[in-house]
Amino acid sequence: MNSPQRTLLFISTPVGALGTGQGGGVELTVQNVAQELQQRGHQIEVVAPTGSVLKGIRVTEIAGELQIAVQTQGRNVPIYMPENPALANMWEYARQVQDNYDLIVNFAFDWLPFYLTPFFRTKVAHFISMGSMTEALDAVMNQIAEKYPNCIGVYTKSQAETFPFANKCEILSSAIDLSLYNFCDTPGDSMAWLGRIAPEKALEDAVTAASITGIPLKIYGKIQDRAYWQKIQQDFPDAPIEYMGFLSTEELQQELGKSRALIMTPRWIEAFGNVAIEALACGVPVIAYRRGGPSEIVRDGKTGFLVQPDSINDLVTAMKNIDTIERIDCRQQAETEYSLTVLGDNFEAWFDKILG
Ligand code: HBI
Repeated sequence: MNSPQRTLLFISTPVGALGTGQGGGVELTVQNVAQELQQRGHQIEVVAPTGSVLKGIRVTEIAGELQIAVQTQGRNVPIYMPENPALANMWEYARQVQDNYDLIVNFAFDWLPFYLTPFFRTKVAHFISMGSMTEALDAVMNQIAEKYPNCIGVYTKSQAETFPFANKCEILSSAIDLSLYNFCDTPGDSMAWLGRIAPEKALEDAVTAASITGIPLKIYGKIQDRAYWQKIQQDFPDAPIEYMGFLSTEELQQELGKSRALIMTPRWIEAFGNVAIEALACGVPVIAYRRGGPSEIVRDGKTGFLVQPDSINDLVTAMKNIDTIERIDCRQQAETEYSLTVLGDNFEAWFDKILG
């Protein structure tokens, strides 16, 4: 099926510059969707905070203060805006150039782009990157979901179900550029934990399980909450853990590939879990709590293990049984389910629905 060629304006998350890791999984999603659709002949411009870098994609950088990450706030907090918000500046730019585009695609999990949707002449699609976070956001998203059919896209069904407008969400899944990840069949001794280091990711559970099993745990990712990371180091002075830093995809896949497993312990409903498919693509099985995105990705007993949420005991058992998983099955799953081809098809179909 051939989708008509579109001109698309992507507006990135305002919590960090693309390429820094501050924006979490959605950074990878913006890169991958832009890259695949551009390759298919669509015209793409990405608008993102100053300092953003994307491979092979035209980026317009916009200055201003970054937005506070909404998951660090309570459910009932009012909407917050800094004095000179990058978010508002990006949307002012979008307002000026809107007539050059068939569609604007919002990747911010923020109130303003939803509120502004009816004020634009060009249609706006919203890609939502997390589960429900605050009452004010649920309300504005719900209004837009009701008013503009098909305009809301999400990663997974579990994520959609956290919202009052669950049945109005397009499920788009996620993907990675598989050519950037090499299959590794000869792992070392250690397991891996990968993600933004912040409380909702519950790194302490993986560290506890590493302490109990004695299996070394290498930790990768952006330290977003320094106090939280310091507390983990204080609480587990003897744990067999090593912090490896925030690595480029090339370095990461090389290190990650040598892991016996990736341990995913999110406390929240992870919308997707791009790190799960990065691991699978390297042939690394995934051990995850049976909740949110990872529970829809991992094939229990085949490409990893899904365990009872928040159960350290079950994590430990799964870690001990990891050698029953065939690493080639993991790579296979990534290739069939999480290629950029599948992602491109899903996004094109979504845009076709909106634009007719
Ligand atoms: N918080 N306010 C706000 N806006 C976002 O776009 C946002 C966020 N927190 C996290 C986030 N986006 C991304 O890191 C997702 O990948 C989770």
